[in-house]
Amino acid sequence: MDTQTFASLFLEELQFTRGTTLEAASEQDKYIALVRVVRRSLIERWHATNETYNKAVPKTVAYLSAEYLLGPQTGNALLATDLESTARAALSTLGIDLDDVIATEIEPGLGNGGLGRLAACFIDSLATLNIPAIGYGIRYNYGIFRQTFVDGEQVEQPDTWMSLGTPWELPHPEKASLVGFGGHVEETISSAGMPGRTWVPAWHVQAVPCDYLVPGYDTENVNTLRLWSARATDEFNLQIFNSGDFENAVRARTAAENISNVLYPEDSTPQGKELRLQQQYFFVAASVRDLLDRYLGLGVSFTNLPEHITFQLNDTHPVVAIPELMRLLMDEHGLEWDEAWGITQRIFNYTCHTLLPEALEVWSVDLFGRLLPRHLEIIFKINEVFLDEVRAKTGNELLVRQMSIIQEQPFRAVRMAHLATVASARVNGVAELHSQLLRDNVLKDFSAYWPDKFTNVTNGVTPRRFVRLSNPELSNLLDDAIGSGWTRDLSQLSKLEELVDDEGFLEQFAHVKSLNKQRIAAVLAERDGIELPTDAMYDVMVKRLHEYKRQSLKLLHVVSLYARVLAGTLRAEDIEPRVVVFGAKAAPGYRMAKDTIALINAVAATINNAPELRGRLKIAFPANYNVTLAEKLIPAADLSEQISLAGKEASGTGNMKFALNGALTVGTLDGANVEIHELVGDENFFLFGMTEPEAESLAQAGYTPSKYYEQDEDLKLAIDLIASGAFSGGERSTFEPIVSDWLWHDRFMALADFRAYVDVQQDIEAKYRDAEAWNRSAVLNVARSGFFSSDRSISDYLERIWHATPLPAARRHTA
Ligand code: NBG
Repeated sequence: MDTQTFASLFLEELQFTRGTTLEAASEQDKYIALVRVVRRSLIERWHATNETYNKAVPKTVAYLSAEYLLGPQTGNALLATDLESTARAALSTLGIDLDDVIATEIEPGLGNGGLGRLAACFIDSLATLNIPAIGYGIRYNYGIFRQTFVDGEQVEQPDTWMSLGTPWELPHPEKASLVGFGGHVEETISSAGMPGRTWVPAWHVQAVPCDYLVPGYDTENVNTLRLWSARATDEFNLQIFNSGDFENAVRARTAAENISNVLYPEDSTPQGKELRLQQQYFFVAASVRDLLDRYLGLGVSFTNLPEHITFQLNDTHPVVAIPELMRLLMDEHGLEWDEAWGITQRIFNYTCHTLLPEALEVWSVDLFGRLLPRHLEIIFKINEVFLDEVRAKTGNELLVRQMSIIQEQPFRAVRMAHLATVASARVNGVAELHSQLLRDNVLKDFSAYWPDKFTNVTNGVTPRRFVRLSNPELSNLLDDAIGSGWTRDLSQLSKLEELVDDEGFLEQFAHVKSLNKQRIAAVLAERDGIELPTDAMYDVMVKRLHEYKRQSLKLLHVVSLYARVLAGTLRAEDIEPRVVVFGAKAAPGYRMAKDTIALINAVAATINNAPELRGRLKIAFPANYNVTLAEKLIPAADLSEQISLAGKEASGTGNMKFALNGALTVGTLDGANVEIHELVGDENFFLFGMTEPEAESLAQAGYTPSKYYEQDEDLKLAIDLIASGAFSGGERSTFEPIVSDWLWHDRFMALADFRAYVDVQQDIEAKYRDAEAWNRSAVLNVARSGFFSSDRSISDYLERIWHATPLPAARRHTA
């Protein structure tokens, strides 16, 4: 497409789909017109891809995930179509700045954090590697809440991401399918005279497919992300409406549509539980049927299904797909139990994303039976067959109870991780350490029983979004230095090793970092009214707010510097100028996390105005951290904070994004930090803190946080300052819950790691003062992080789990 064609298509879209003129067009009009022009070339490729896939009947990877944290779409689409410069030139002939138009996009925040962002990186890589794949999920009307701060406290606002329309979406209401809930199970006799069971649901909702294009980079393939939207089977009851009872006339509709209304925060309240199970069943029922029908329609036999479909369960949220497939195969297609189970066990694979026992999902048998009675029957039967086998093989009743899919205490419930493990061909963790801890602790009995079932696939991130798009200056420098092949093959970054002693290159690299600081400083000034120096060290901690991630440890470090300056044991001039950036949302029901946010804001308000610290230390905490902000912030970071208690962070993916953008990590030996540390080398990584076995034995021996408080003067000074009300207008009670948690509980042992953490911060300052040494390490971080591409993760999944092969789409015949 040339500039002129682009410009005239743009005008045509303004005129005929927006019904406006260039002069009268709003920002939204321009944005939608732009998207519709770019979409055209993607849609052509999409059709060609689907045609290729339908002809070849390949194996499809179906990724089932309740979350996709996509980030803004337009920039990525321009990259995938290679239309950016054309679009820029075309719009500029019309007096429009492309960047302004792109900036009006509101990102679809259909995920909480790492798990949803990983799913988005994975579908990008699947398309780039030409793998026949489809992502399935939920099209929430409201994604992750928009965070605001009122008097320093988090206040959640609904995320109205699609209130102005979502031009990236292709909805197909005419292709809706029905999903049932509730009701009862009946005995039936098939036409062949066989007894069977049939579910008679009490109510139904329609699942409307809304398709999103997932373009591969530097290839023709465009895959599909199919998100389901819930719609009532009856719009409203006209009889009731006519009787004047308007509210009741739409009651059923509201109930149905609630299902895809809101994305759940990570830890939800019990009231929301039933709705959440509805969401899970809703999207997997629609997805399993969709893919099954497609392959049966293409003539694939039941026995051959596992050669054509692999369902990847992204954590336990989609695990109800297992009894759903069993139900379809038996009750709707008449297969016998053994045959259906044989197929099911070869189709599913399960990724576990946590180590915290409380994060392993269970559903009370009561609730489950009420909502999905037939599925509960099937789960009981799966369990019975499985436990008989365990009993026969081991004769160990204790083991039988431990491995059961049904827990009896403290209440009867379905353990979704056990169901997933029993039914899946492969189970994986998301980093080496995590996979090992899964085998040794979380799913120990299962890994002893089925050692070969367990494997690891270390997470990765897409270099398209998190380097090429987010860091154009670095990308240009890399292109010049090593060629542009890295965008598709990130291992090529290793060619940078040759340049680490090239002073000119180091200078250019430092210059890029400095430009990125100026860029984020300008963004934060406009977005949040935050003024930042651009010549300080940027020390960044961005991630969900969780106690195990230990934002409070970072904060204690900052407070201790201030406290020591006040106490006269540290001279402010000796602090290397530093900006500490936090970005974090707390789950709305998570008290301690919200208190921590309030404390960070309170400390920021005080120290940012403390004359003692002027020009030395500043905290920036922009509200509503999301993918859009991450893309601007990560490239500017010097220091990446990855300081979870060892053994708690499954992997982390932010850690990888920072390293790839040339930040040095300060981190514990946790999650993928272990692999980053190993690859970039100890001299280019600031390691500190207890190891997982050390933390474990401390916990076993009995952990007394107050002991650390008593014995460490700096720690005592910092905690005392907070307790004194110094950050709460003299009010001691404000942060009392946090202070007493530190002293008497501190589940994630921030106090135990405090000394090691402040000591390593000394090393960090010393190194930062030696600009050349720092830059050298930063370049080496980039050079040695190619492993963390999600393309590599996907290749690992293909080899270890999916066994699907690339199928490049036939090239389009352009006239
Ligand atoms: C998160 C882990 C992270 C990990 C991502 C992606 C959940 C349940 N888990 O450490 O906490 O990087 O998953 O695997 O959100």
